[in-house]
Amino acid sequence: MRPALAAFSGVLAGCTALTVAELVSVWVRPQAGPVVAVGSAAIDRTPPAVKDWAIRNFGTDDKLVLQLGILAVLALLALASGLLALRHVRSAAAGVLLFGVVGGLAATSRPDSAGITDAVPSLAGAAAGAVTLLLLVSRLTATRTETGAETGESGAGDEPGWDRRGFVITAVAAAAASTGAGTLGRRLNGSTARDAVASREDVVLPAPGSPAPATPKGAGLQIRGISPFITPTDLFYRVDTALVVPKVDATAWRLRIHGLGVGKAVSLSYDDLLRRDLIERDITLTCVSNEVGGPYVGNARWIGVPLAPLLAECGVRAPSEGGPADQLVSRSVDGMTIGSPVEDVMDGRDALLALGMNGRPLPFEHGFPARMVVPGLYGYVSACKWIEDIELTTFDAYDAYWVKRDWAREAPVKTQSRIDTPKPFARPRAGTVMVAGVAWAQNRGIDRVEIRVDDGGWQEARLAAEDSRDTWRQWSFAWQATKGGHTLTVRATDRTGTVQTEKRTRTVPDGAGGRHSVVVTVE
Ligand SMILES: Nc1nc2c(c(=O)[nH]1)N[C@H]1C(S)=C(S)[C@@H](COP(=O)(O)O)O[C@H]1N2
Ligand SMILES: [Mo]
Repeated sequence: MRPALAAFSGVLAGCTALTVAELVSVWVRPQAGPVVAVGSAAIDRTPPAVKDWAIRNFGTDDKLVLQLGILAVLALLALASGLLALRHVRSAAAGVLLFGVVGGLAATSRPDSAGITDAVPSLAGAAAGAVTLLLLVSRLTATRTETGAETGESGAGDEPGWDRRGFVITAVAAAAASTGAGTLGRRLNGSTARDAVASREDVVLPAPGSPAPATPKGAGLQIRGISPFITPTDLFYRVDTALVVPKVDATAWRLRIHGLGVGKAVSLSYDDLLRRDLIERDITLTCVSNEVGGPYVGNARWIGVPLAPLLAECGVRAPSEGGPADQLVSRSVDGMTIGSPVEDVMDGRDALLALGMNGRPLPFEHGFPARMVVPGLYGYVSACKWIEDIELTTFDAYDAYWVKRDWAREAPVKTQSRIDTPKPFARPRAGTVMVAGVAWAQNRGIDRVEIRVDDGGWQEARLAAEDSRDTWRQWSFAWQATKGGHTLTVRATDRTGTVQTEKRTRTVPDGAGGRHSVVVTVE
């Protein structure tokens, strides 16, 4: 009985620790709460291969899995400290404090850490947890029986007496305190988010001075199973390190532009950006972690401020024009750093500080209030979400977040193609089978897509109309399918004449190479 109650005490102390820590984090920074801090610090330290594996297996749920994992480990540790407390109450309390130190270290180690104060939530929570554990366990080890008689020592053969009434009262009090702290923390954190939500609801995107050219009629094929030409926002992939989506209040937000070649630092508000000439463009975004045939690519209609003229106003010149900075480092409110070549941003392509996606202000998940979009570069070297700072520097002087983690400094998108239909292991009927999908080579454009059936020759697929060279292009191939097992392979050629490589390469360090194949059985 007592070991079970001790374990229960440990869990209750753990709950108190977490809820108190989350409550204190309201005043420090929501991201400094222990679960988010430990999770984020874990993400920072995850080797690229493991991150890839997690993205592959859990997709966008990888963050939920991580948080549940942390909670499960904490629950086990809490159980164990409860049991330990029965014998060594001080060591157990010290153990709880130690977890607090670990949480505090994790919080201060984050790139967006505001410093030592970030350790406060974890330490305060751990202190509350340790006290709860001491109080509960002291009731379990008190030598008072139910009747209230002081026995001093255990009766022959009996379990030593303990203070049942005291234990129940303490446990109820701890549970109430923990629930109270949890509810209050949630409510207070929710109210900061409410300002951000309200600021987003208030946004009216002006009509862009340069609207996106009308999408050619034939850009979207009517074939069942093919990716829609414009990816609906709620189906657009999401890849980032944010355990909790940053909720930024646009009315309080500012973007700073500074660094090499910029005279006086420039600071812009959201309204400053809305007042500028906006352009609207269809641009396909791709993640470097996308496997051949993978889902981390999407095409959206973005509205935003063209970046090159804005930078030019700030005094920035491309390196080819004699500018001193060759790297543009964007920093987000959550401490992400993303380095893009200044040359690419200023070479005339439609590099954007995007404010809108598919006609609406950016969703929080995709970077509200503003994010970068640079056609032709993988997201990790271009597409900083929740951006708040642009620094002009050099590649020699600074390595951005992913570059410190084995990924390449520069990463133009590789020419790629994907078979959307038929799906792997489909069983189509013999006869004409529509094979279709998408191909992309942003900033270069797709000129040709070919299909190979088994070991046969390459056959030309029909290309859908091109919207722009910055968007993916749909294609289709009417296959005269014969009974039996077949392998379909696709390859694309971009406008520079580069053919999608045959050799399969890993996503690390600069994007997967190789061709997508699908195996089907024709019946
Ligand atoms: N602040 C921030 N911006 C970020 C990232 C991130 O982790 N944090 N991930 C980048 C990566 S790797 C990609 S592929 C794109 C994905 O953008 P999306 O989630 O809107 O599709 O965002 C980029 N911008
Ligand atoms: Mo990415």
